[in-house]
Amino acid sequence: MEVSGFEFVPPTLEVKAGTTVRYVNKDRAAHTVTHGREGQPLSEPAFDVPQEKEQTVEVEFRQPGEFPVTCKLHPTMNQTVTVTP
Ligand SMILES: [Cu+2]
Repeated sequence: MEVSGFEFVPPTLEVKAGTTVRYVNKDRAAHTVTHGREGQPLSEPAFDVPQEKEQTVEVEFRQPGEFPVTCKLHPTMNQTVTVTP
């Protein structure tokens, strides 16, 4: 998983429950990896990880389901992670 050009690449991702996804920030800008949509976190986000420029962070997807991912700093950055059992 890359974060580059102010986008999550790829925009959709399917993983098995229990998978740790590594987000490699290739931008010279800070981002966040946040459970939410269009810059807004959900009321009880499952993850909300700040990311400095060129930093790598990890998110573990434990529960099956469909997880919207956004960046709180850049509302146009959105991704959907589908977690299968
Ligand atoms: Cu961002």
